[in-house]
Amino acid sequence: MDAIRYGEFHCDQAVGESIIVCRTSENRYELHCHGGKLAAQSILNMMAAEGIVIETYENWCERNCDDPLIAQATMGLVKAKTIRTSRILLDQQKGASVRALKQIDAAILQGEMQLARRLADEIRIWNDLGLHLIEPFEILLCGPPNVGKSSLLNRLLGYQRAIVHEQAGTTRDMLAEETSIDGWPVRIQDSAGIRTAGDVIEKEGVRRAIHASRTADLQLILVDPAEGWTTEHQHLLDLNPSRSLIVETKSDVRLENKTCSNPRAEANIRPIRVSSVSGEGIPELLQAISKRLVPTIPPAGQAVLFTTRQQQSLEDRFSVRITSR
Ligand SMILES: Nc1nc2c(ncn2[C@@H]2O[C@H](COP(=O)(O)OP(=O)(O)OP(=O)(O)O)[C@@H](O)[C@H]2O)c(=O)[nH]1
Ligand SMILES: [Mg+2]
Repeated sequence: MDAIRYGEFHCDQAVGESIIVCRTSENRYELHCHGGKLAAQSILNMMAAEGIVIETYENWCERNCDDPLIAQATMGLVKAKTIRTSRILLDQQKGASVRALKQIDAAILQGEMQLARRLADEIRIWNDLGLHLIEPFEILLCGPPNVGKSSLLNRLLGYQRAIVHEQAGTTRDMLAEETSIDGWPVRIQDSAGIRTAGDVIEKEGVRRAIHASRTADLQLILVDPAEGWTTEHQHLLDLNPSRSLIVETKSDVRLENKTCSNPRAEANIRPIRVSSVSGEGIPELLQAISKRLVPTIPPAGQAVLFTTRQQQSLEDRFSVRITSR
């Protein structure tokens, strides 16, 4: 037990797969092989050919975990993409939310509804974050043509993903890429510049950008100081006012008479100034994004419900029960 052995997994094949075998308990072994899908699949195929039953990870979790919530957290951990989200899911795997729900059930059973509601409130405040432990937050880069949306996407990703050009109307479709900001998984979407001109393809691009503006977890409305705040900016802000950040681009360009006046600036939406060329303001922007997506980080051991079903099951505990005699 606890011994780790290196060897080759052979069946009828001349060339075997390199493996590391570890016996972790009386009748439990772990096999580790090369990371590629083909290496693992080839070993599984060989085992299946020998009559060994192959079980999916999901089935294994459901059979071996005491509670469906623990099974879901175990499966979630496999899909989690950052250390920060893994830590929260690990708390759930260790039983944080199961214990919290049991406390609520006990309070309801004893008729202590006020206590039950307070305990539920303490969990509910993490619902939005919970739904983004596995699925990324959606961030939209939007604004009129040529304000620097694609340049900012490339800067945030750290590589040249989108085409950047001085010609207005370069991006005509949505373009999305996943990354993480401050340890939170995000999907950043570049969009077509909002304007009324353009051909039928560009118009469709604009329609998609406006739809994305309504549904984004956070939209970055980009303003080129040389052009200033326009009716298109105002339209985007009005579509999703509570989930908007205003970003002034091209801060490396010196202007004689800066025209960037945002009528909402006094109304507590302070623009963040960035340059995709020099990188100025990018750390501040990343910090602002993180703060807007996750204003408070859950303390260690906090119960966080991370699927809509789990969150609904919490609400069901408080819904009126109609019983028939
Ligand atoms: N100096 C400077 N130029 C920038 C900056 N960001 C973008 N540009 C330039 O502005 C022009 C437009 O940039 P894009 O990133 O293509 O702008 P966009 O908003 O994606 O434009 P559309 O796709 O046409 O809507 C290009 O010539 C870029 O090089 C910046 O921070 N500083
Ligand atoms: Mg573009």
